[in-house]
Amino acid sequence: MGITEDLHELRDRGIAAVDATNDLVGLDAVRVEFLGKKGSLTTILRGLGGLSPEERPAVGKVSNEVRQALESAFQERHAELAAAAMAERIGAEAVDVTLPGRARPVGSRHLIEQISAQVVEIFLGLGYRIAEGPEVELDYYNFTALNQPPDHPARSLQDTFYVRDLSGERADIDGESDVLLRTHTSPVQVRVMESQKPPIYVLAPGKVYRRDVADPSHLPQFTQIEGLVVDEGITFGDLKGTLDHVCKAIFGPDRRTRFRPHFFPFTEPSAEVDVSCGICGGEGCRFCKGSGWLEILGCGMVDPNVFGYVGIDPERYSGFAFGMGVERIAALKYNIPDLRMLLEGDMRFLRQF
Ligand code: 2NL
Repeated sequence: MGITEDLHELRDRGIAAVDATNDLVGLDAVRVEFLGKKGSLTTILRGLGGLSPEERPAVGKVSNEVRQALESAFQERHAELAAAAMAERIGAEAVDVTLPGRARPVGSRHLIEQISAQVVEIFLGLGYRIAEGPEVELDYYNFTALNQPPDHPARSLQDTFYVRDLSGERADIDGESDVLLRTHTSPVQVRVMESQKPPIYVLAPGKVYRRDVADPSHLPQFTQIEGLVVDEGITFGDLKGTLDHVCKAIFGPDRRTRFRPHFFPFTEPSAEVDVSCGICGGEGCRFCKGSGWLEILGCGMVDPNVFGYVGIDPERYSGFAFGMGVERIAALKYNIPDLRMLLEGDMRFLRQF
């Protein structure tokens, strides 16, 4: 058999092999077999050296034709197989964009945060500014500057969480630390009075700590909002008008307030404020224990001794202050029987708000 016939036979075998492959890997193996450096075509062309110069052009022409025929067969089959592979991949990876998505559970602000935000908005509307301060406080700002001398009962270990200083850098008072967890947000306002001149209109919301065992009406950690006004000519009438407005804004315009005399070390005179019962409208019922009133905050005129600690002239300025427990307000507003429910994280309870 002559070389031309060998070449034609190779071409036909190659094309048949290409047509018989069904994947790209197999096709590449066939390409190497027929067209590679050690492939069949190369092997035949090596034998061209033995031809006479007259025969060479014709055989060269045929071998080029065979190479081109094989190459175009490979290209055609490669395009077909690549397209088929792509189609299969598109089919397998297809996403049905018309399927409804999976709904994620949406959270919401905790009731205490909602009420804090509401009270903050009310006071921003009255022109107050928000003040913040450390939760780990110095004894001086939490007690001393608020007219609570070192022997005051509220300072006892029974009522206050003292922070022990393990580094030994800070001197302890009588073996007790002078660093504590603030028992109210008043120290924030002491710091404001120390660093700013009147007129002062501030609100201090934040977490406070007391060494209480949790029960339906006490929590060892709760949220307090205190407020302080210091200006010329501030009277108890300003205090009453402000807090009456705030109570109506929190509980509704039909509620009334009353001020009962009380005692706080840092205010004189002092009062507790009651709001009329929302269940019976003041008639007396189980919710208000028959009195028609619910206690919601404490307040008073800033004691001149407090002004003395922070360098404000009590002859020129007067002021009022107040404090409320947000958990207690939440309990009154939503008839929550036990403050501990606010900390338990039970979604069946929290979802209601
Ligand atoms: C309550 C009572 C109160 C204050 C807080 C205060 C702050 C300064 C000066 C004077 Cl810097 N007073 N705060 C006054 C009266 C009552 O809170 O029942 N809190 C839960």
